[in-house]
Amino acid sequence: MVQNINIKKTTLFRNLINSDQLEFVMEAHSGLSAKIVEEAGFKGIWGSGLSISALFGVRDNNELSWTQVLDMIEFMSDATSIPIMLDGDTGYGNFNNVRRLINKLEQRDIAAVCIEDKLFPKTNSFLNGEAQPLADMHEFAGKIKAAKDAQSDDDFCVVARLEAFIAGWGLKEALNRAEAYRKAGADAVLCHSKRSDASEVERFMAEWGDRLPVVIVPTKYYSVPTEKFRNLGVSMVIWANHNLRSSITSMQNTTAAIINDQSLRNIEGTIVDVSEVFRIQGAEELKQAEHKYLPTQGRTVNAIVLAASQGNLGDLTKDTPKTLLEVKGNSILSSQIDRFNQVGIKDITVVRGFGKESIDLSNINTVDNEIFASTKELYSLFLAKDHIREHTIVSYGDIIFKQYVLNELLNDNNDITLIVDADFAAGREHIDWVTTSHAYSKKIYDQAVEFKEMFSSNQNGTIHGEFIGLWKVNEQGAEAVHQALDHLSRSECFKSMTCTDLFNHLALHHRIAVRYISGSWLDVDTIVDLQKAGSL
Ligand code: SPV
Ligand code: MG
Repeated sequence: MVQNINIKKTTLFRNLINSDQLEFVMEAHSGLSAKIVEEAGFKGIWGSGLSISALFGVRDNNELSWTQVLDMIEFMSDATSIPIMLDGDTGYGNFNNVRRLINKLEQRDIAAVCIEDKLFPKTNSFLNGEAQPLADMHEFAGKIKAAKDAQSDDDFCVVARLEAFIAGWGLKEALNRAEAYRKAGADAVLCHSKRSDASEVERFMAEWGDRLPVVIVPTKYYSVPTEKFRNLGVSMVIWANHNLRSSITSMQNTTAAIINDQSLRNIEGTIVDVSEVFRIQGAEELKQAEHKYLPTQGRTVNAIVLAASQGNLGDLTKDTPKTLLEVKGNSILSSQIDRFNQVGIKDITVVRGFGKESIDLSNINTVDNEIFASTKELYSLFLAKDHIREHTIVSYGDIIFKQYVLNELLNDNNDITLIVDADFAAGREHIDWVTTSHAYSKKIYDQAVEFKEMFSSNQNGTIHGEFIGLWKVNEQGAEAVHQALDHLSRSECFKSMTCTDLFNHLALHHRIAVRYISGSWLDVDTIVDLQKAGSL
C-alpha cells in the first residue's frame, strides 16, 4: 500500500499494537490469502498456525516443522507490504530455539511473533483445552527474554500468549503470568479464551488495565459486538481462521457441484475467472518487465522466407527448388523453419515460385510469385509486403545459419538490422558486399555499426563484410520498408531489382544497423556449398 512505502513492517506493526484505537489483523495461510487480506485493506496479517497446518493437510500439533512454517510465512511476506505477526506456537522448543526463530523471522521481514505458554508439541487451544499442560511460568518468561534479546530490530514485537483461561486456571494465574511476561520484556499479551462470551477477557481487562497492549481472538465469542472490545480497552483483535474456513466451505461446495454435475457449467458463474487469478499473481507486472528486459518477449515476431528461385545446381534443381535441397536429411527450408520455431516464431510466410507445389508444409503461409523466372527477390518481397509487420525477419530461402545468428538478430533493437559476415573471402561472384561505418574488430562487438552501401562483386567499394541474406525490421523499420517498396515499385525496372537496391534506397533516409558475425552460415549456390552445408 502506498502509505507503507519506506516504513519498516516492524515499525508498522509496533504502531498498530500501540495505537490508541482498536486495530484488527486478519488470518492468512498462504501467499494468495495474504494478498487478499492486504487488498481488502487490513493493516496486518495473522500467520495462523492452525490455518497453515490445515493448508498442508496436517494437524495443529507441530506436525509441520518450524522451517516449513517459515517457508510459508516467507511467501506471505514476499507477497505483501503489510506487517505479519506469526503464530509461533510455543516457539518450537526452548529459549534457544526461540532465539533462532527470531533471527529467521527478522531475515524474512516478519514484524512480530506470538508465543504461547504451553508445551511443545502444542495442541490447538480449542481441542480439549482443560487437559493441556501450561509451561512453567519462569521458563516461559525466560523464553520471552531470550526472544527480546535476540531481535536486532528494536521495533520487532514479541507477544506473550496466555493460555491460563484455556487450560482452566482462571484469572489469577492469567494475571500472574501476564505480569511475569511483561517484566521479561513482552511488547503485548494475548489473552486467549474459549468461552462463547467475553467474560474472561472482560475480567482480565478490568484487572490488567493498560500495563501492556492486549490482543484477543474472539473466534468462540464471535457474537460479542466489536464495540465491547473497544470499550474494554483491547488493543488488537485477531480474526484468526476465517479465510481458511471460508475457503473450505467454498472448495467443498464447488467440488460437490462438479462431481454431481459432471460439468463445470453450473459452477463457472460462482467462482472467479482465471483472469482474477492472474491479476492477484501480478501477471501484468511480469508482462511489463518482459517488455523492459527481454527484447524479444511480448512481441509477435514473424518471418518471411524468399524462396521463389529455382537455383542453378544442375540436375539437383531441375525439378526441385533450391530451398528444398537436402542437407543431412533436412531441406534448407525445413532447417530454417526449425530455427524460427526454436525461438518461438510460428508465423512464417514462404514466397514460392519455381516448383511451388512441392513446397507444401503444413506450418507455413505461402505467397506465390507466378513470374519468378523473370523477377528478382525484391519482387517476391513486394508480394509478401502485407507480412512485413512490427517485428519481421526476412531470410533468403537458400541459406543455412546457426541458431545464435538468429538470436543475435532478435536481440537487436534497431529499426532495420542486417546480418553481415565479417569473415569474407573477397573476389567471389554473386556476393552482396557491404560497406559499413566501422570495420569489424573484436572491440567493435557491441558498438553501433551503420550500413553504408551494398554492392555486388563486379562493382568497386570498400568491403567490410558480406550480407548473408538475413535481416529484421521493427515497427519503424517496417514502415520505412513499406514506403521504400511503394517508391521502388513505381520504377520500370522494379522486377529486376534485388534487396541490394532496397537497402541502398533505404539508407538514403533511414539508419540501417549492421550486426557482424564471423562465419556460422552458408548460402547454397553450388554443389560444393551443399556439401559444406552438411558440416555446419
Ligand atoms: C491459530 O490461529 O492458530 C491460533 C488461534 O493459534 S487459535 O486457533 O484460536 O488457537
Ligand atoms: Mg495457533
